[in-house]
Amino acid sequence: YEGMLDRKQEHQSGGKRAAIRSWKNLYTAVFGQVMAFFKDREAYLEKTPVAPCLFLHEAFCGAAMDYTKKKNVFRLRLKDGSEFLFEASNHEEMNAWIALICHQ
Ligand code: I3P
Repeated sequence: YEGMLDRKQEHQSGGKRAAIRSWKNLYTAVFGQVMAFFKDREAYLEKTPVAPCLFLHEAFCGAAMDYTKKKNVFRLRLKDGSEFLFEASNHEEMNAWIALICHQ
């Protein structure tokens, strides 16, 4: 599964508040238990990631009901304590990402 998502990091590993907190538009792909990030689809096809990949083993993922500044935002909390928000382009895409990540 793959597609453009806006991503914001809220916590670093260990749960510390992230220093760089701006939203980034990233071409995102899930391969099994790995979530990888690329500048665009071309970079994805060339397999040149733009950010470190995330490991989804024992991750929590769900709609970010408490985040009200944007719509269709879900939260991903990794086993290492890091946490990210992702903005999907619509409700269906958000649910598709959540279902995909939850089943890893
Ligand atoms: C951040 C940027 C984010 C904002 C974040 C800011 O500033 O404006 O959009 O998150 O707020 O720190 P910068 O671009 O200078 O890094 P929101 O969009 O969620 O408000 P935060 O520190 O309250 O998370």
